[in-house]
Amino acid sequence: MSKIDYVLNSIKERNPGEPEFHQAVLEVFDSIEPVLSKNSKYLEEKVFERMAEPERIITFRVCWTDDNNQIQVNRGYRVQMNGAMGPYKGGLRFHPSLNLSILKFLAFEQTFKNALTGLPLGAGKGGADFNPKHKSDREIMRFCQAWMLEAYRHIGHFTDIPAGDIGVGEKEIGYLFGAFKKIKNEFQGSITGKGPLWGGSFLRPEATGYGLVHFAEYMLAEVDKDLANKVCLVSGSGNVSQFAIEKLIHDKAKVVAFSDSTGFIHDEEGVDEEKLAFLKVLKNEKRESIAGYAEKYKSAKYYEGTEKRLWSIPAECAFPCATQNELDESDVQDLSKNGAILIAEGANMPLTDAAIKAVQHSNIIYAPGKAANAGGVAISGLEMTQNRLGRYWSRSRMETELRVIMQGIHENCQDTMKKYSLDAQDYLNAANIAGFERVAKAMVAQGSW
Ligand code: NDP
Ligand code: 2IT
Repeated sequence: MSKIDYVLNSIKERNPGEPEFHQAVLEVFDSIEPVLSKNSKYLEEKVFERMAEPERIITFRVCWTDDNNQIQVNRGYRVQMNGAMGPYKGGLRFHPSLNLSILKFLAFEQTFKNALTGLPLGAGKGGADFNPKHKSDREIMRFCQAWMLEAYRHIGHFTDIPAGDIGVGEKEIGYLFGAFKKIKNEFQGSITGKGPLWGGSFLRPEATGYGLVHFAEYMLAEVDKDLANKVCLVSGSGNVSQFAIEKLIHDKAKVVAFSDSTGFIHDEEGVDEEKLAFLKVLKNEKRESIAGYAEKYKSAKYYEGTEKRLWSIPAECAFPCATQNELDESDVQDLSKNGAILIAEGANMPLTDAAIKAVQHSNIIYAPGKAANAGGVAISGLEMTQNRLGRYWSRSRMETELRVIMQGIHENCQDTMKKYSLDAQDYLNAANIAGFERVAKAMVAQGSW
């Protein structure tokens, strides 16, 4: 057995029953073989084994009282994955399906994503198996306060800075930040994604979706194309999807589909600004299913469940922005058959391993989430900078910062393709290698902690 296979097997053995974590680790390890074979030091120093072992995992009981005066018990988490590049940084997910395998894969991906931003950010991820759906505001507030009553010991602006992810938006961030401030009696940038009146950054809500579309623009420009008039599919209808759709409309693309956990909408006439405003109210304020969109707009049809697939709609560009493993091999084959030219990941790891292999056998250009969706954490990083300075930067400055960072990640990927003689437009291997090289150098420089 080769040294690399041995390492992979031992990582699997040490982390039984964690398929998402194995999937994320394997994907990166597959890419970095050429780096390891050139730098035996990385193998000697066991850099990859160290990267695949979280520096610290905190799990804790979260008890809160619901509106019926019943005690509820949930499990809270924070995975502090890698602190080589800066304080731990990454989002919180509130979803009933959350477990350690999912959190470790997310924290592992975050390590390379944060390194790619070029900002001094380590990596972490956390959350709870709490389901925010159909909860009153008061219940969400009590839950957030209970979560922070334990987590505050482990976070802080130079230690670990959480933000949002699935099920955690500005409302939850507000309750979490308010609890932290109350317990510590300190107003500090311990969380990002705050409101713009109380320490938040302009453009943070938009940053992941807008950054994703910027990245797609740069990918298409490499092959002498652009987004104008391209038919696009966007999965999900939450934070990342809404602002990806907004930027796609701005770029004159035609978004004909989006989804949520109940099903998907096919709107042949395309989503325009007015329809998007309706969708935002439906999802963010009413917190209802997207079915209401098809009741309001006759050009749209709602497909409930998962039998018919959003990805079977003919389109040129696909932006998965919902959750992990949402596209399988047959989805990619359908996209390819229908002439798709681009897949860019707004979600973290939305393609299964087999789906990625299908992409590699197609003519589709494909960008992994750790490059394409890094705009959100990048603007979070700049929210931290503004908090430390005690200043707000303007919206137009943030727009420039986001563009420059996404362009920088794109250039870094292109340079890495050349440096390692990868195939043209091989963003998958390039992003993994470029992220790995930065973190590995920092870890070796700091000794074997
Ligand atoms: P939101 O909670 O705002 O939206 C999530 C969307 O995905 C909703 O439409 C939700 O449907 C749908 N969804 C969630 N879980 C499932 C599931 N198991 N099956 C089907 N649909 C599902 O989250 P975000 O938009 O913030 O996050 C979306 C993705 O982007 C995640 O993978 C996240 O990790 C990633 N990401 C987020 C960043 C951010 O800044 N927020 C940054 C980088 C990546 P419903 O409304 O019915 O629940
Ligand atoms: O996956 C991600 O990059 C996020 N959920 C955002 C993390 C952050 O700290 O802004």
